[in-house]
Amino acid sequence: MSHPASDITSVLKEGRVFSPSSEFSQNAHIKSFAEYEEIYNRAANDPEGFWSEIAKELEWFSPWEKVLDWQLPFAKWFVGGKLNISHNCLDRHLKTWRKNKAAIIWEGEPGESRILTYQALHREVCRFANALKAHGIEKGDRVAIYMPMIPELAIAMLACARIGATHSVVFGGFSANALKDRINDAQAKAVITADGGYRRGQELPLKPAVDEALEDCPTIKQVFVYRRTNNQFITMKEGRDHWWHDVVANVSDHCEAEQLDSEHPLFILYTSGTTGKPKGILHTTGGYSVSTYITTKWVFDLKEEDTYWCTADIGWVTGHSYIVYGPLSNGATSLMYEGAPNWPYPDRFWNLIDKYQVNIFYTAPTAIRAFIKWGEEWPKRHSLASLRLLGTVGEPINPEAWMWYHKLIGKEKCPIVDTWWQTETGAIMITPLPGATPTVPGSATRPFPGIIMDVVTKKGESVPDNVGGYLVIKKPWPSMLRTIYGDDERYKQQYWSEIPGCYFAGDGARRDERGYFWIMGRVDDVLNVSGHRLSTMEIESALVSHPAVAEAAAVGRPDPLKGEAVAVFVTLEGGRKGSEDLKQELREHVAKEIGALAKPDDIRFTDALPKTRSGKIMRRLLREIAAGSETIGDTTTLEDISILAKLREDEE
Ligand code: 7RM
Repeated sequence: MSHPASDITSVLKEGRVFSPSSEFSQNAHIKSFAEYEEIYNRAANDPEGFWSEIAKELEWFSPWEKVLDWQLPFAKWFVGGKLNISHNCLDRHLKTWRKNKAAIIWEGEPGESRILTYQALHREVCRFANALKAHGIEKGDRVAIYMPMIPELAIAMLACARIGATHSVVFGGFSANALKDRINDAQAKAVITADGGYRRGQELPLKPAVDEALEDCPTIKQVFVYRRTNNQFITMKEGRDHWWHDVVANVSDHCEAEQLDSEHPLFILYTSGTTGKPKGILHTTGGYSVSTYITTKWVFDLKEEDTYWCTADIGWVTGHSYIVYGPLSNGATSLMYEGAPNWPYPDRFWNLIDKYQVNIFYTAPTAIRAFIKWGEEWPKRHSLASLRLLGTVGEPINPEAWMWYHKLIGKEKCPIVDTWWQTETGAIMITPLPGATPTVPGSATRPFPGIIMDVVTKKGESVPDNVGGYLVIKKPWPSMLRTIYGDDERYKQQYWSEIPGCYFAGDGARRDERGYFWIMGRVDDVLNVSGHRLSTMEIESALVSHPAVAEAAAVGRPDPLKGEAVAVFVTLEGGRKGSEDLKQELREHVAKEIGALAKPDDIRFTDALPKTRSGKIMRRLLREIAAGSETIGDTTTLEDISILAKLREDEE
């Protein structure tokens, strides 16, 4: 769980209710709670009718014959329909005045800006799509994308989608090793990358990591490299590596979008599960298009004239759904920023909001907590008057952070949408509709229309109000994951076996007397560190791959900034002694194996790990130890721990 017990208690007592202003409600897509409930009930009674009404707002090359084919746990949506999400994000708008509307407004960390209109974005996507085709990339191929936050990342995704190649975006903060695993799991044919990007005033090189990964990636035939940082030390491998600017130099800017089956694989996105091996979450075209389109429209109450900004990295699902596909399929103007929130100063975000007159702002609680720490003088230097709606995603938001966001950023007039969803769900599942739903700090409130959720026991029985249980989704939804890439069995096992007949999200939750959901955090071995998912097993396998380490256990401990911090307990090989140097070495080792985001915050060396009789590491106990002690010294003898462990064992 992401919050200490005291926080949960404060959340239980939370009684403040914030309703949207009547002006906001009157102008909103969904204008009242009664209207939300009416739509919700209609959708619950006839989900297929509801989703097909929405699907008709998009363009289809051929209509579907059947809305849903559900063979638990395998779903097909809009069966027989043909469409292309790149067509819906681009071509559809070119027939209207949106042709010259800004699709992407981009600012690089060093300060340069670029504005791509829908027509310009369409042209760049077509050109790059033609370049991909000219290099042998075909419909059905997998393409890995490892890029900084530049427009070419969105262009690369849309170009893949246009020709029916399945993209697998790997967050630029992941290591060469993590990239290699993802490329090999998806058997990708090509990589699209850049020489590097900018982060906190530094160049973050990417191509060298690609080179390192590709030493062990037999399926990769082509590498496309965008020149972003003008890095002079990049090496290009003859016959394999191509500069982006070269491959688009002589191609046509016309590229017909492939007419793809509704269930054509759109993308794979890897996420951490309960085991060491990341899962390739597979999303397909039709259902994902429909859910991301309508959630963007209703949750963000998107209007034609809005400038919308989601601060996520496109390497995460939030960036896929709410920087690229959702906003663009709505014909919105989506702001994209390359760098860090505190570069050159901790007011970069507020500066961008005023500079581009951002109306809708969507960020993570961990970012809000960092802003609180940096001090209120930074937002106070800016007007922020253009804002009319705020959102959060990624982890539970503590009421204190919610209130700060509401007061200092929203000036007490912007509704806040706390949106719960996952890589697996593809789109927002639990959320207020800003003109309709009264909000309570810390609650994601109610499910989106068409989404049937519950809090249940292990056996699948609903629990009473205000009793904790497992969060489940009871009916299929269009943007649900279709499988774990290449592993149907694991898909079944992971999501559909735990609780009979339901999709099990891995989160604990409770529902209050208003029917509002309160997410309590993960109940499995998944950590949520600054809104990033990490599995304890993944960190443990990284640690034990170091020659000095015999055994390792990773747990989360509550952290005021990151939500959870990574605490690890390590036993060493044959009599080795722990030292500060070794701690540093292990941190770097984990960064190399996974990425800097997984670096342990606390490392404790110990002689033994507390285990149950059956040999399971007693994580609950380690969590308590990790959370309890202020000093992060070595636990050279786990004497006191093992005494406790024995007590626990006896309880077993
Ligand atoms: C979008 C995203 C998913 C996990 C999920 C939760 C946690 C996400 C909220 C939240 C409380 C929220 N995808 N989570 N949103 N917890 N309130 N509004 O984050 O796949 O990376 O993570 O994140 O535990 O299961 S994700």
